[in-house]
Amino acid sequence: MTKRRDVPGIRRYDAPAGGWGALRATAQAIRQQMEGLGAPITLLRTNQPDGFDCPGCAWPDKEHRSTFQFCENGAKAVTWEATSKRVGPDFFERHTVSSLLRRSDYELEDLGRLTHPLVYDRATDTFRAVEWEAAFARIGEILRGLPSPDQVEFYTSGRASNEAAYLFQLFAREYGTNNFPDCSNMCHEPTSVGLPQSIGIGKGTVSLDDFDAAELIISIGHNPGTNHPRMMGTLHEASRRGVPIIVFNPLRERALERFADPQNVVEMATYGSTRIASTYYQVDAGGDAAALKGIMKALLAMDAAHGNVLDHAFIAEHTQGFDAFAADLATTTWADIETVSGLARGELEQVAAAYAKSNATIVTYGMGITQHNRGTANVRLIADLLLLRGNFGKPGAGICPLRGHSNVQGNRTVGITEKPSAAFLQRIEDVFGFKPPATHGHDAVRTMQAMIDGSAKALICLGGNFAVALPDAGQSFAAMGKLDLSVHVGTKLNRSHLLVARETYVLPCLGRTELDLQGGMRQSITVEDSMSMVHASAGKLPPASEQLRSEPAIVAGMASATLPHSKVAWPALVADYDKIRDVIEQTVPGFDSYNARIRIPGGFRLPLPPTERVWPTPSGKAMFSVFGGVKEDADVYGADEVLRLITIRSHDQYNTTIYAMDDRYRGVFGRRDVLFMNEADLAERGLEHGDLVDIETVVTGRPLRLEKITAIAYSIAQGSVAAYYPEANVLVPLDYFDKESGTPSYKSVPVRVTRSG
Ligand SMILES: Nc1nc2c(c(=O)[nH]1)N[C@H]1C(S)=C(S)[C@@H](COP(=O)(O)OP(=O)(O)OC[C@H]3O[C@@H](n4cnc5c(=O)[nH]c(N)nc54)[C@H](O)[C@@H]3O)O[C@H]1N2
Ligand SMILES: Nc1nc2c(c(=O)[nH]1)N[C@H]1C(S)=C(S)[C@@H](COP(=O)(O)OP(=O)(O)OC[C@H]3O[C@@H](n4cnc5c(=O)[nH]c(N)nc54)[C@H](O)[C@@H]3O)O[C@H]1N2
Ligand SMILES: [Mo]
Repeated sequence: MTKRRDVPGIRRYDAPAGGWGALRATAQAIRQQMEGLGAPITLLRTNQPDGFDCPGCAWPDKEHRSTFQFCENGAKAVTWEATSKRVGPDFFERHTVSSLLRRSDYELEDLGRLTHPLVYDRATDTFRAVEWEAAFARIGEILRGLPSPDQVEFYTSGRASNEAAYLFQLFAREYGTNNFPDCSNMCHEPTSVGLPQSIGIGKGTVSLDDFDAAELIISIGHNPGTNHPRMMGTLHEASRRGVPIIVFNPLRERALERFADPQNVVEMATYGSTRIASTYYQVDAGGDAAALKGIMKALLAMDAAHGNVLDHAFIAEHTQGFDAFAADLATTTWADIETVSGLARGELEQVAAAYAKSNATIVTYGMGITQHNRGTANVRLIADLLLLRGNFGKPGAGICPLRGHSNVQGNRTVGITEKPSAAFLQRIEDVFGFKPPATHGHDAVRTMQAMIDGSAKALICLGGNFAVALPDAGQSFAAMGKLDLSVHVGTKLNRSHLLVARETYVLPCLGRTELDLQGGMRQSITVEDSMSMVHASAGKLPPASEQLRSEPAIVAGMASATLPHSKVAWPALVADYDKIRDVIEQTVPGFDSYNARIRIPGGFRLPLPPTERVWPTPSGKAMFSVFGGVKEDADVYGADEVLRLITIRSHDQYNTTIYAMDDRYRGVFGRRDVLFMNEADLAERGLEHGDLVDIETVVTGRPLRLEKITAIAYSIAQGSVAAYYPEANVLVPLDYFDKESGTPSYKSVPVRVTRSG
């Protein structure tokens, strides 16, 4: 290889993931945000009995045991929330909203915690402090004045507790709408839609214990070293037990190659590390369906040749649809599989052989599977693969979607959905005595479309950064300004707050780490992790400001002011969160003895019928699927110059929250304006490592461009390129999404890359 030129901020990173680098980064996060103020104590209380649940990811903890589970990115999430920085009314008086809009996402949140409820004042173009009751009264007045409740959108970001989310859906439903856009619509909706079709529930089926018994782990399209770092402990253990871990990912992600566990004394002392992936396949972006179909085609061929490869007894007793599924595989050619996956037949046959040898296999997956045009169909294919060898309902086997926000799964469970079941609505009516609307509402993309066409008039956000998280900033940002009302319940200032509507309120809330007192009593909230464990979480830190209110209290405040004749006893529910859990128990299945069971350390597991080989599908059987073809979109493949853009998270970010400007494991420091490219793709365009390029989306009526991005050579599948989210969202068309789930295809935008003029 020729010597590459030096590009500022781009360095090789040769060390393993984790290790001393992770400890150093943690210390730095604490120093920068907390000025030493009791920080270690805060961190030690994360995920402990009687402590708070880490606001980072949704990976479960070993029964909330008392050992301190170290996680660099959990530490960043906690210190970012527990920061000593504050942004109060005096600051907002001195800075117009227009001037704040010129700051970066990083700079906005780094201003610190919001301290007072704020209202936008158009005359001065500033936010000013407002009394809570005045804010609630005005919000209620506007909502009551709208001609139809369906003109209001109720957005949830998955950090909200079960209690806050339940009250939020109750408020919206009594008000009269099922418009529940939520972050899950941009994330694991293909899991929520696809898995119920395959196995009857929209959640993962494995527990942590299953990882101890697995004989093979297949990891597809997720980056745990950054996004679920506590999972690295689990993978590290599995690898040391000799369990093969087969990875499918277009990018070489360091943590999936080598990891040093900061909790492992010997590894730390010797600067050692453990290999994670036994084999690493750099599949093309959007090539997973082809790869999965190739593996299954090979399995069927092996079974036809030698028998004993498929679990025929399981297939006969527990499944339907095998014949149609097998017929589709038969018509899928190896030539198509190889072209679209970018992998060779021999490689996929090796995976099939490893899979056929394993008596217990877990498949883990993330956004690399879901954020595609056919994300839901991708999820069903993973279920198919597992069904072929009866990998459900036995120890060490099952499906493991890596969830996003720490309580996104819980939000769904307690009713945040635009498509509620009739049974749930009936129970709401029985318990509360009002008739909730039955018409299905808007998901996230549909909400933005309604905002663009002017039919949506108000947006109420329980957390999150709606406009920045969605595709096509060019349209989404402008649509925020067309609303009559936007309300944001949040902890830190972000761009969606600043894209003001005719009237805008920013309502500051307590975070997970903070003490929540109601009627003098310390309250706990509850959350559900990726493995359906529900447990309590209670903060201890003094609130960032005396003015802060809890999310349940803020939701109840808005509801009381909006619905003067409400059937719900809002103040009583907020005075004691046990009362909220009582009504959840009465309306949501699986929460029997809710209050008693969350008082047991570790909490309880919600029912997961497929773990007992019970399939709550319409047929009562697990269902094989037919993918049909191998491509995710017919029209744009083939054109040679078209590349597939993946949008990814850096190591120093939490969704739209940018903690810092580095992406250590990928060797990017102090910048985010880069495009990861394969050397061959650079060469084909006459480009060199470090050249400035323009990126243009090729599937849209509207021109979508991102200019003057530095192209860098990286180990990424040829034909795939990657850039950071949210900067690259300007390139994602709003109508380019999985038609079954509505999830935007953030991981497969067809683009053209050219040298900047
Ligand atoms: N620290 C931190 N933790 C987080 C988050 C965060 O931003 N920061 N976000 C939280 C949320 S909401 C979520 S949803 C999860 C996200 O967790 P992940 O699912 O890990 O999300 P991404 O970073 O988007 O990474 C997706 C991975 O998929 C790969 N990939 C992209 N396209 C394809 C493809 O077509 N096929 C395959 N096989 N792989 C592909 C990328 O290279 C990348 O390694 O993490 C949660 N945890
Ligand atoms: N291009 C591209 N776009 C994507 C993705 C991608 O991979 N690529 N991923 C998608 C995914 S998976 C997701 S989940 C979405 C994320 O979308 P969102 O969930 O909407 O975004 P976040 O960045 O997590 O929200 C950050 C804000 O949440 C607020 N916040 C933080 N903690 C709390 C709290 O405790 N309570 C309240 N009320 N507010 C709080 C703060 O004000 C902070 O500014 O983005 C999606 N967008
Ligand atoms: Mo997510």
